[in-house]
Amino acid sequence: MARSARRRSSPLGETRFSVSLVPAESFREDVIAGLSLPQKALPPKYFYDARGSRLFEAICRLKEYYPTRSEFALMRGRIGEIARFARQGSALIEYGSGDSRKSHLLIEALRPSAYAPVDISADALQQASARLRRRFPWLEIRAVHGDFTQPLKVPMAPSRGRRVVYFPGSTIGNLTPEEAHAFLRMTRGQVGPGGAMLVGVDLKKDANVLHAAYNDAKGVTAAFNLNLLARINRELGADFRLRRFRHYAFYNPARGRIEMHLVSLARQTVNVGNYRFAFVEGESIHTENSYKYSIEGFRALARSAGFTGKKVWLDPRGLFSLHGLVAS
Ligand code: AVJ
Repeated sequence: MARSARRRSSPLGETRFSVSLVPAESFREDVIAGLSLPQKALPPKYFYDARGSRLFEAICRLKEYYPTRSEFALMRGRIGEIARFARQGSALIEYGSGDSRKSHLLIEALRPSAYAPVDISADALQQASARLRRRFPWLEIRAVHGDFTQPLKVPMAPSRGRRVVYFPGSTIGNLTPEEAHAFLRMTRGQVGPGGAMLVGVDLKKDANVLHAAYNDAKGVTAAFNLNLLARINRELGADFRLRRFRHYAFYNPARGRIEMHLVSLARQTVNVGNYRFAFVEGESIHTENSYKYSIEGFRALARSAGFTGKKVWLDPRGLFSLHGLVAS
């Protein structure tokens, strides 16, 4: 197990990092397994090393990338109603807490009894926790470094009150509908009876708007995608030549998702440790799906996983949604 963020001190308001739940070896195994598939694929959770997290923050500032701005506008405009739905004094668990500006709004309005951010990026988690500690000295923070798609133990006593999981950013779009179903079921178990969930979900819309958001003019999304290969080179001693791969993203309407790929520009072989992978010209590595949902489509998915859709909020332009779900 990698234990990159291990600090245990306790008084209220201090950050407590639990033992990392991301085994270093699983990165290598996942990469080798993914590159061995007929359609080569890599899990998008590995985008977020220190450089990847910075690039993602740059994506969020791009004019073409509407989701972050839309969700932020939604939160700012409706925060009173959202906090009322979550109910003051609840314990707040946040999955994929990367960028924390939305969390700040919610914490300020909700004043939770405790706050447990869960993130796969130790760097992002540490920075966000430090900012929160400065801004909300009264807040009990229990940071968890780990992969929230796997069953996780969140160190929060039941006496902390009703559990509310906040899952912003449409990160749920990275999962296939089947995976999202399993994930929602797991979260349903995590919050328990009477628990609730606030999920940010990107909406279906004009394919040209979607296309622009994942093919920005400055090439930041391309750099973000290619950084995955740079990370594999750096951490696993691989020899990907980045100039021989090109970012390719498109909307697949039949499946309701953006697909990101890295396309090999030549016939070539790549070594990852003792493994060798052959690419024909034009062959791709599928690096990410970003599913888009209609309001009803997402509600039906949540319903099938044991949640009732009680509330839904949209940003002023109607591009992005936040669902308020309660355990059925
Ligand atoms: C963090 C998964 C929500 O799907 O829009 C942004 C990641 N990929 N640009 C998304 C991403 C390319 C993002 N999520």
